[in-house]
Amino acid sequence: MFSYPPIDEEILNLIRSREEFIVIGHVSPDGDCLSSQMAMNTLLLKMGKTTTMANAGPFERSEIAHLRADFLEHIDAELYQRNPLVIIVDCSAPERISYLAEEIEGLTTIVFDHHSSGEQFGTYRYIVPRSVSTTLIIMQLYKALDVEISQEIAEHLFFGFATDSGFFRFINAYRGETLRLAAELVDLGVSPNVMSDRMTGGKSFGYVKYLGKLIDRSESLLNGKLMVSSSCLADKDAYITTDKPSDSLYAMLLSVQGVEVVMFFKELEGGKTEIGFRSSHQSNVDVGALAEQFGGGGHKKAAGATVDQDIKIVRKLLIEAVERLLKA
Ligand SMILES: [Mn+2]
Repeated sequence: MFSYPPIDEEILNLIRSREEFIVIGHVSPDGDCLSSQMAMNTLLLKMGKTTTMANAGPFERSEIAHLRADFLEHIDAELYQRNPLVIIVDCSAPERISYLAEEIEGLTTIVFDHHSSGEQFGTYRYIVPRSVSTTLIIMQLYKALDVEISQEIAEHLFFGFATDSGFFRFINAYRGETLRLAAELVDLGVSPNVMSDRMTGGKSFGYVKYLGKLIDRSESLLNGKLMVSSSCLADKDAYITTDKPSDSLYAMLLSVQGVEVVMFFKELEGGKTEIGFRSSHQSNVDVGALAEQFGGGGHKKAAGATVDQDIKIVRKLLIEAVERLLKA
């Protein structure tokens, strides 16, 4: 049976002894990242610390757009000179925090994360690859520092867990501890019903049309083992593309018989391409390792990368890479 390893006393004492903090999460923040940042920030506030959150964004998705104001876009010189302790959550590599990595260079950092790929970075680390979400790691920190988990915090912790577990769907056998942690949060006043509505509801019609278009555009390749779809810049004139349909898209494409890998390519401004990767439960393909080869990162079954190359070139390179992996 799995249990979370204890957090180093050195890390706990460092947090206890410092006065000022910055809490940073990854670019294109998802539910786990933002919830981890907010839960971490509140933990520090409850300990009487001075703290700010920072994220390079973008915050374009409608359900998170209102949060932009709560997160700094840059670490200014004044803040840097006060030598804050930097907490980085839900990040597998320094590139995942974009330009903020340069802005915090030289400051002491602690990384709390659950990714299995990526380089070792940060002055101190508490990495638990088997944790379903980073929020459940932050929950361990609340317990270790003996800070009360209010209903509001419990909702943040549950929301990140629900995001990364596909609302319980990605949890495997013998992982009862994860359900017990979820049960603790429910006993603290979280309604899974309300959380589910918050996660899946409130979508615009334009979003649903966009999702339909991406499914319509999808292609079955490599004898049905790979499914690929893509979004071009012109899509934003015809659809609402700020709401990422990726989770629903991956679920639909992975449900096709025989599919092992799904890739979603999104053309960005300036000739860049964003790639989302998923692999099926039965597949041996490690998409986290694949994404890493392209400067990204993630997990064995879910990963992402952003590359400075044209969508057509990236698409071709990655289809070839998946073909090699499937033959291996
Ligand atoms: Mn995560």
